[in-house]
Amino acid sequence: MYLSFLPALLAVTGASAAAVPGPLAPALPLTKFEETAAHPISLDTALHGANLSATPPKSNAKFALAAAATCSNPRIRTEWDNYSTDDRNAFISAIQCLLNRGPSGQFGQSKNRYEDLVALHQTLTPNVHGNAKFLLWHRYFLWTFEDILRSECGFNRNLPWFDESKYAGKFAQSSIFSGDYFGAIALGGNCVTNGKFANLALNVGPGSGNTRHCLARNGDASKTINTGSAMVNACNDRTDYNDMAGCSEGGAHAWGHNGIGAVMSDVYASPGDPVFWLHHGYIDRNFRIWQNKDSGRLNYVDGTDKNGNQLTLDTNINVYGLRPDVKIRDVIDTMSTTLCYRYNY
Ligand SMILES: [Cu+2]
Repeated sequence: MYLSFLPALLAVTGASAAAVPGPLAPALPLTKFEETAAHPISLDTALHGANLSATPPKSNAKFALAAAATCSNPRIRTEWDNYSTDDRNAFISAIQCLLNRGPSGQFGQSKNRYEDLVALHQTLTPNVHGNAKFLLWHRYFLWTFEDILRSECGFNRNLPWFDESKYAGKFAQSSIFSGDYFGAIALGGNCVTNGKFANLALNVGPGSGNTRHCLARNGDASKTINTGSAMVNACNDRTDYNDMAGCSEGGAHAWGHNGIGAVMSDVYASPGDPVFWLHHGYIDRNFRIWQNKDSGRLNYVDGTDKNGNQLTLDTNINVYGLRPDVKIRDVIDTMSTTLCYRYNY
């Protein structure tokens, strides 16, 4: 499928020569990815380690109502098992389209349009992980990815997400990790050789460096077990944004990355594995579930950025010009003018 798709695409889009598959890229040692892995927290820490007596959210109902009124026809992000075969194939084809388009040139390490997104994430990693911007920035990053799929590759479906609570400790049983779609997970750090991204070569990462390598995975059920409802609920029981966000990052987020392993375990360049978007859809959806518990959570933030500056609704969120800079107030509510989407559950 992949090979037969490629010539047609080249003919249509005039994609650059970089798209033509070269020699197979090698698998790198797992230690190369794990040097820059996120540090996960235990379920016990998620349950008991928080500052649970945090400041209650302040609300600004006027803003919330104004925002809601401007998103009357939201896109519905659809869980993978509810996503049709036709939608699945269209989503994967759109990612392949980005992989086969030339890079913008904005990032020297990027060899195709898809890798512009990986390089953006790599460049901003220290700014958008390990601090309160994490959930908000990644929300806009996912939207940026979606909007690029739509505008540059004609994608016109809903975005999928992966309900890891159904597959915690058994990701391999999801059809995501099958030869029909994203390829196998239990690979011990070897290259993905089945599915629609078989033998994919990556040029961005690992870490903040760049070495050509294959898309590899190292599935570990003892880690993905921690992406389930117990962990998500423990984090979502925290009432303060900053406490919840830190718990989410070290909780289901970190365990999912590390449990898929290899490329996904590298915080910097993990978007090189296309399952990144499905995993982060779950993290963003869990954030929205938390917000749904109190409308005040749609217009209040706390915590600080990497330099210790307090976040406010006016704090900037930037994706290096791939899409316009926005403010936190523009992305804190998924049902607002800028984003306008919700999850199917
Ligand atoms: Cu990230």
